[in-house]
Amino acid sequence: MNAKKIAGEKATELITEGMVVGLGTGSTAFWAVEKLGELVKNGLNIKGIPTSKSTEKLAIEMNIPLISFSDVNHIDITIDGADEISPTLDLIKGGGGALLREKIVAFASKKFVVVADESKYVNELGSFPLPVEITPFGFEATIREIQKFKCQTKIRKLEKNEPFITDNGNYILDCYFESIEDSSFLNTQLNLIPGVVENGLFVNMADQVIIGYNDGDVKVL
Ligand code: ABF
Repeated sequence: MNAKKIAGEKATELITEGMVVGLGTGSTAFWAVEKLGELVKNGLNIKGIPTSKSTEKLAIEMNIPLISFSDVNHIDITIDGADEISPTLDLIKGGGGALLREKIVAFASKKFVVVADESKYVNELGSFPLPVEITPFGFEATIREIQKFKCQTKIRKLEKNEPFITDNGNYILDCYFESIEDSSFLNTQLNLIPGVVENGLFVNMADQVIIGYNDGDVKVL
């Protein structure tokens, strides 16, 4: 059984007629978007707001009607993946480089549902490098400030050693911490640094987490 598929599809059971749905990014959220495409084909009336250009492309392929923030004053529910999920449902996201749009969409949602396989559930955040979106202008100075939080940092690169560029024209700095004891403090402090656009700590944002297991089991937290 495919744990990611189980989790992604389970989340679509929360979607009802007429909803505005935030469409997440990554290989787990992929299954939710694909299932929604099937439901739309069978007559479900929803509108989607994608969290990345890659998800927008997938949603168009699935014939899911898309809208923008100017068309609505709220999002009913967002289904998205995560790289790490703590026991308090705090998250590290951004492994796919889409954290800024994901955080904006999740924050604007009445309900934020995270879908993942069991490998993402951890005792403490920080084994996965924390992605931080930073502006190319002055990135060297921004990195020096971030390193003051006792982390090793690496600008995310593409194969040709070019910097990865986000949908918003920025860089991603992957930050390696021993562990992250106070995610709320770190989230706030990082975003105070000029040049930091957003970071991948989603603190106190997830309303529900759906974990899929390869044996077919699924847990809703
Ligand atoms: C996206 O999903 C990212 O925020 C996160 O990095 C990724 C998780 O990847 P996957 O679902 O492919 O394991 O939302």
